[in-house]
Amino acid sequence: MAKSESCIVICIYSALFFTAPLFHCVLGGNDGIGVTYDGRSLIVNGEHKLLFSGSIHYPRSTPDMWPSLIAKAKEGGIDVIQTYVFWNLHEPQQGTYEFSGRRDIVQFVKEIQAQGLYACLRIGPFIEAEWSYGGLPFWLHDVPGIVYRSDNEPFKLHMQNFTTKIVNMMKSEGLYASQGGPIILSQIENEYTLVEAAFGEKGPPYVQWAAKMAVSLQTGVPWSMCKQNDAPDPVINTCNGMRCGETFTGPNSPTKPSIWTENWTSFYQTYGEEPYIRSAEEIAFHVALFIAAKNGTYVNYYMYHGGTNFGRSASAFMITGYYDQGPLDEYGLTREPKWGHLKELHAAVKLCSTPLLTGTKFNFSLGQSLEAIVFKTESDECAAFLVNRGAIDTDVLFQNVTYELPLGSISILPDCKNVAFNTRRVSVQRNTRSMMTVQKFDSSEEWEEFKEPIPNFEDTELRANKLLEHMGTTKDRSDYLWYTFRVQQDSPDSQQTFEVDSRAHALHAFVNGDYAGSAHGTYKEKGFSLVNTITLRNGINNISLLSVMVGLPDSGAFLETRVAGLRRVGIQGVDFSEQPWGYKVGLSGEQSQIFLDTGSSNVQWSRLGNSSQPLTWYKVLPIINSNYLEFKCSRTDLCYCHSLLIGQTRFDAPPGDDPIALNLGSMGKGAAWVNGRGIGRYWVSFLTPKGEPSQKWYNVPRSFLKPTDNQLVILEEETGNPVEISLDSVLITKTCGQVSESHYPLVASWMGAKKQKVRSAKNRTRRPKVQLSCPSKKKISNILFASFGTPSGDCQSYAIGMCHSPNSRPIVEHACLGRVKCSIPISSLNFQGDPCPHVTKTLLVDAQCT
Ligand SMILES: *[C@@H]1O[C@H](CO)[C@@H](O)[C@H](O)[C@H]1NC(C)=O
Ligand SMILES: *[C@@H]1O[C@H](CO)[C@@H](O)[C@H](O)[C@H]1NC(C)=O
Ligand SMILES: *[C@@H]1O[C@H](CO)[C@@H](O)[C@H](O)[C@H]1NC(C)=O
Ligand SMILES: *[C@@H]1O[C@H](CO)[C@@H](O)[C@H](O)[C@H]1NC(C)=O
Ligand SMILES: *[C@@H]1O[C@H](CO)[C@@H](O)[C@H](O)[C@H]1NC(C)=O
Ligand SMILES: *[C@@H]1O[C@H](CO)[C@@H](O)[C@H](O)[C@H]1NC(C)=O
Ligand SMILES: *[C@@H]1O[C@H](CO)[C@@H](O)[C@H](O)[C@H]1NC(C)=O
Ligand SMILES: CC(=O)N[C@H]1CO[C@H](CO)[C@@H](O)[C@@H]1O
Repeated sequence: MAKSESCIVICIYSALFFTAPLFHCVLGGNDGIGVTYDGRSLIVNGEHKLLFSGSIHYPRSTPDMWPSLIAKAKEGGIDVIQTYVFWNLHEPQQGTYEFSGRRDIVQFVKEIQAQGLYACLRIGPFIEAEWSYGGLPFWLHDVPGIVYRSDNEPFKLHMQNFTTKIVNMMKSEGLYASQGGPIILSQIENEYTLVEAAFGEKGPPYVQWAAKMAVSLQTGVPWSMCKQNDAPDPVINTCNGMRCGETFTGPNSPTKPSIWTENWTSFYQTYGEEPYIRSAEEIAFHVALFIAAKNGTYVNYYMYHGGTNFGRSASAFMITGYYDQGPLDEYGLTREPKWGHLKELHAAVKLCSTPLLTGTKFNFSLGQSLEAIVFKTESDECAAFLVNRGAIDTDVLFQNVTYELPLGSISILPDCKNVAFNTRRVSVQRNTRSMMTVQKFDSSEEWEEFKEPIPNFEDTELRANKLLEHMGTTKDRSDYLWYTFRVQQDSPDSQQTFEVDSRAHALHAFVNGDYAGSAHGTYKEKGFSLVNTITLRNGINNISLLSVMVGLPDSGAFLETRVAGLRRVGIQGVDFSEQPWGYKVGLSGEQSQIFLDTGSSNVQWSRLGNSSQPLTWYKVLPIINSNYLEFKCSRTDLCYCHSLLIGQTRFDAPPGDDPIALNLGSMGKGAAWVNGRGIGRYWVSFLTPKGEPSQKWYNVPRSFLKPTDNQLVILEEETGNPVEISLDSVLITKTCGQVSESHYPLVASWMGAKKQKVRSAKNRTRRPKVQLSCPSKKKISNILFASFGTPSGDCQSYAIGMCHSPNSRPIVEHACLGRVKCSIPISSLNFQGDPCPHVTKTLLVDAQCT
């Protein structure tokens, strides 16, 4: 049923646009234009497809980065680029749409198309995505009677409106595969199963409605719902998670393919937590298992490139860098060995395409925790996946041949005879990223400051006799909300206990203009308290409490009812929650937009003082060095005033095209702007259990910079020291490879051999190799270590072992020095003699790129 339904949709649609003959559909619909599916896979323009997909979110990088990110994904064996659509970015005010710059989704999809890849559009429009408010625009909060994500008319109206807007936009640009465009799949809703029960009887009808609404938009390509086992036909239910090869219960119909929309390459990171490092080996194992054990024919990496949560776009407690541990790091540099190992996996799996897409599957045991999964076509084309789920390395006998199978790994045999890839054997290079300071702002002369005024009750316009809810009051125009009140004391100055309970994320207290303590919550705990001793004076005391959100929540049911802000305020046990309160939304520096050139002069900046006060704005001064103010005369007696040339200089863009980051390691908590563009919130003072900041470097995209005269503005909530801020280059400085003689030849040489119809692994000319390459424009400048023999250790720490060829260094230097990339076959022949016969040898090379 599912198939014929989706098929009819496609026929009507393609008939409208292409006058495609209707009998295509009647005959099965698989060879028409557009996308259908069956139990095996997606069918794109009539062809069954085995697809690797990678998530890249367009607003988390800049348009000038898109072409290279997409190109690197393509080179890594990715067929599909998947992105969410960010509603609150596109419709910040109801009916006001924005689609320029980083919001230019059409341009992003067109770039994907230009590079010959497919696109998957996850419209949501609720997306979670560690994005503020899960992508919902905050104005929805004030729509009367609204209940998000349930069978609720106001929500459905707005959801349909936006979904239709996006679909029509894509259609009018001809971007659906049914129109010859790249979009082959889209998504409606997002992980709804997690909240469905909370909505009771309002849940299931909403799922039905969402599916029907989406399908009625007639895109000519299928819709999916992730983590939604009851996704209504013809919508495909898909798996999200880290281990879909083990956990996925399968499509909910035999006519739907097995799709993994989120195979997490790492995990999001919140302030106070360590990064989640997921190894290349582990990801490769679960991808191979999903394909073999769960008939998977579509795997998406979430994230392939995570990028940056610029400005205030991160959701509650999320750090500004997003999935820096992905195959492409935050700056778009390849993270090795993850990128390269997955590239080899993709190539190995693609060698199995025909048996996987058209063959019959068998599986049998090869011993305890050992399994062979074999796909065979009628014409005997065969591919095998040998799985070791156990905890020890084992030799297995498969079709009369013995294979070495490392613990917790899968070997891929695209011809059922020769191993092309093992998920645990990493033969690609590993690289090291370093930060190199290119500019310091280490003179207090270079900075100016503006101390944010602390408002008193009299300074506020918004009043209430109670504690207002934070988000509903700021309407997300700012992270900050001032709560102020007055206390009359009719006795001499005295110390008093002060207690505040908050459901926001952080709090800074001021009494009579003086700082009186801070407190903050964590991602996991809702709510926190500030308990302190304050001094109250005889007479009227002004209490000003700054409530801070570090992003809006992004998940869970009934998001519209979520509360934040102060809940109770007490002094010496007396409750002050219900008495006159004065409110001020945002900071005055924000209101004056002092991070913009145009707003900078709205406040009085002053020279850097010697004591830092919480809540201070800093900016890098124009450099007007008195030396340069002198007239200078050249030999030809031409005199000029130097200050005219550099008087406007604030800081120059570092030369070259290496990515740039601000090292904010000396700061506490706040936000930063470069040329008026928010590079994100920082929170260096919130340390991880290991005592480190969760994030010290903050991405400054090259396109935010001008060649000269760049403006840097920092808002510091605590007492960080701006004089230690530096601008650093992000560089891959080292590359290292370690491959043993017993390694399988690289997939690339396997493929080369296959093309030549040479399918014997016994061909001794195909050798494992160490392959190294430096990122663009860099060359191998120094061999730090080279040993062919039995070097000990790994790329992190190594030493020469019992066996070592004296020719190691000269051979490697000859092959690599001065080159962008090099390849060294691992054979005694290549090293002019066997340093230790009958011993399995390894080549370990560590090299420097400059
Ligand atoms: C969708 O929103 C636009 C802009 O606010 C409005 O003009 C249009 O009437 C809306 N459509 C629906 C169906 O609500
Ligand atoms: C995979 O496909 C086979 C038929 O080739 C079928 O028997 C099996 O149930 C499918 N497994 C899953 C997890 O869908
Ligand atoms: C074959 O695959 C099925 C489904 O994944 C599994 O339940 C079964 O244990 C496997 N059989 C063997 C012998 O490994
Ligand atoms: C394995 O060897 C046995 C006995 O030599 C033979 O009968 C069988 O056909 C062989 N199987 C394969 C797959 O080569
Ligand atoms: C409290 O605020 C009022 C109004 O801004 C001000 O006149 C007064 O001096 C303040 N009191 C103290 C103790 O700072
Ligand atoms: C700050 O500077 C002032 C004036 O120069 C000086 O009196 C004061 O002692 C200094 N404070 C500190 C903490 O260095
Ligand atoms: C081994 O492979 C090379 C190319 O990789 C090919 O030229 C040669 O003929 C092959 N030799 C055998 C014995 O298959
Ligand atoms: C659905 C799923 O697999 N969720 C898991 C994803 O990975 C994290 C971290 O390992 C687990 O906590 C989740 O349960």
